[in-house]
Amino acid sequence: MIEVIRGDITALTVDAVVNAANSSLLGGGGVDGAIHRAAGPRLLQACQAIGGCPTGESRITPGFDLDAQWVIHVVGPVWRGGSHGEPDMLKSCYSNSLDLARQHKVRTIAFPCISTGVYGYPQREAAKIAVAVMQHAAKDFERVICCCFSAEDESIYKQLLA
Ligand code: AR6
Repeated sequence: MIEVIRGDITALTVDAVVNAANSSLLGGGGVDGAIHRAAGPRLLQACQAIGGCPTGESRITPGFDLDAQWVIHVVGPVWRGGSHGEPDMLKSCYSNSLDLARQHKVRTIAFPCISTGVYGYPQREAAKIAVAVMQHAAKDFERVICCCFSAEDESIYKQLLA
């Protein structure tokens, strides 16, 4: 079951929230900053111990002060026009996160719109990839949530899932 929600991902009660991080895993702005603020300083310590993550891959930590039990950190591609492997890397972000989630018996998971903020990936193109990967995996989960921050993203996802 794929749902579209508009709001702050840190406020959701789910087993896992996905974080759109950078390869240092040491925090940043956007959703990454919000997740680190809400999870508290132990999240940074856990990320420091991991020591980074390549683009397209994912790493898991506890959620600490979040309601979510887990944070799955992914590093989306920076948009460089679309012919530098960005679609495959974005697809890997979603599929690797869902693989990690399955390994940790996650039943409910929420994704932000990875790469579409600071990293500049066109929203509709990114959403098509996100929805395709989620649809493929949805049967393995109770809830897969697309957590949109903007009304525009919400409407794109709702159209794609209609
Ligand atoms: N809940 C849900 N979505 C949010 C929230 C929130 N609290 N805050 C922002 N968004 P971005 P990226 C949306 O820039 O493009 C960071 O500095 C936002 O509106 O957070 O993957 C990292 O450290 C947008 O739709 O991530 C990296 O350096 C989406 O989250 C870099 O930004 C993603 O925007 C990653 O860039």
